[in-house]
Amino acid sequence: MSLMAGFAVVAADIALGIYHKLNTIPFGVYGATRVGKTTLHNQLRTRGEVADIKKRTVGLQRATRKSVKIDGDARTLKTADIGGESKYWDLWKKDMKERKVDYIIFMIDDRHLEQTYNLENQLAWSYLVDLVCDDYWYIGKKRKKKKQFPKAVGLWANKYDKWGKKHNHEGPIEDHPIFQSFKYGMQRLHDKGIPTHKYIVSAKSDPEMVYRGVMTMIKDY
Ligand SMILES: Nc1nc2c(ncn2[C@@H]2O[C@H](COP(=O)(O)OP(=O)(O)O)[C@@H](O)[C@H]2O)c(=O)[nH]1
Ligand SMILES: [Mg+2]
Repeated sequence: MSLMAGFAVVAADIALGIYHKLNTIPFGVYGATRVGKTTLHNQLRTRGEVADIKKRTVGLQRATRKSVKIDGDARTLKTADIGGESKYWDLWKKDMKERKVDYIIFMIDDRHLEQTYNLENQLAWSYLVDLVCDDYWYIGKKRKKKKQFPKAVGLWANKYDKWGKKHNHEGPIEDHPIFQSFKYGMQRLHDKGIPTHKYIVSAKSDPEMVYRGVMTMIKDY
């Protein structure tokens, strides 16, 4: 390669790096209360072990930038922390709409495996799927444009450190029973042309898994 061509390649590489740093990718993080959404935000803010969170998140917090670096690749994303109680679910819509969220991480934990009568994860999920699949932002009013649908929805099962051993599973994680109850919603998203990303994490203690998951969503979808 000539020196000039080599220089052009390096310059293009640097330009791409700067672009990735400045261009913030809007991520939305939703899910039932206490699944670990605030923990995930803190993990993205400061990599490492996240302190136990006692306080409940109230309403919609301001969106902030987070940078994700893995294998020498760096991206900047923006997320806003929102409460998971059902009274805040309409704020998921506000967040999705106003920030034009490109990627959604929907968090669940193992509560539906522990207590089969506990339907909090499933109820929050069907609310989200309805919201995403709806062609309108408000019933009968403004129709969503194509780019207002997310590029992908991640279904992330959190607290793996807690339930991984007990619900041990051989074979690909996509087939893990923790995802079983969410199949119908995933099918509905697929029918709409929106891919889903099943993933398992320990947001509190395993930054590697979290960062890798985010990068995979950005790169693969
Ligand atoms: N064992 C375990 N606990 C977690 C994990 N992530 C979050 N938690 C705990 O779950 C509880 C709820 O977390 P929080 O982030 O407040 O959930 P949010 O309501 O969805 O924002 C807190 O006690 C966290 O420390 C995890 O990966 N493993
Ligand atoms: Mg929270």
